[in-house]
Amino acid sequence: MDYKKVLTIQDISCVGQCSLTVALPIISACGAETAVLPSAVLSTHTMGFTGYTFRDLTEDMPKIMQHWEKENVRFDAVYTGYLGSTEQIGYVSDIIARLSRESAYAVIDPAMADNGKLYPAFDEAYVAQMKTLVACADYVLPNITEACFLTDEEYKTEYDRSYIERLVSGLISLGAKNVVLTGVSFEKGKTGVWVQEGNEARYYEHDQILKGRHGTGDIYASAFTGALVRGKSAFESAKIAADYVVECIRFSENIPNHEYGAAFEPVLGKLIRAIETA
Ligand code: PXL
Repeated sequence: MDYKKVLTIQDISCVGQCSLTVALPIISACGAETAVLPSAVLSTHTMGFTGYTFRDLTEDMPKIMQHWEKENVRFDAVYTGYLGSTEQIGYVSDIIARLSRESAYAVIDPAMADNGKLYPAFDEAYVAQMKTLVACADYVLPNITEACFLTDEEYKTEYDRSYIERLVSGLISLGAKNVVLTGVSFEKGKTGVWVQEGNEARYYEHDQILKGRHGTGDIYASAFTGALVRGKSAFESAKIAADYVVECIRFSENIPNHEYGAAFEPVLGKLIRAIETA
């Protein structure tokens, strides 16, 4: 079995089942070595909690990068999520450029908005800088809200294929090589993922579970990255990740008083089996 080394750059929300506490176990379970670069440390994630602590780790980033560079540390994939500051985005682009092996993938999850709104920590300057990171992406994984912010399109909850094609072509114009657009729903009760690889577009539709949960974007991007570095195609990886997120949400429905995230741990076995058998 091929053994790949992935670097994931995103925050540690100490409680909240998102970002690094999701990415590290999921990518590891997929069978890849997982190195981490925390963008910030928060006591919880920023949605539904108030009064959370926030320590920005921007200053550490160039020093960590220089150390790794000196030690000749290189990665087969870099997957980025929620970042700690606008300034940090430039360091992240640098890390991708300097520490990636030649055949490495950059998987960029803009992780900055949902349901038509930016997350509380972010502003227009952050969005503008995120566009420059999207330009480094072999795969960019936005939801519809993030795609709208990145392409300056109006956010809609009802749309047709031409709207999705516009969002995707806007992301490609920013420089992304391939696009995996999540939460694309053309029919009530269904949702899915639009995978654009060059000129080829494919859509994977699945059941929509009404209760959305925080952190499912991170579960999705982590499983996608894990499957991709295990040699699955982008479409297979997108499908495996979508099926896994549905399993996580279904499992979470039966847990009382668990509102802040999705229970991804008890169904990790299904993800591993999907990767082993697909
Ligand atoms: O799941 C995305 C995410 C990651 N990290 C933090 C967040 C969020 C979403 O709200 O607040 C700190």
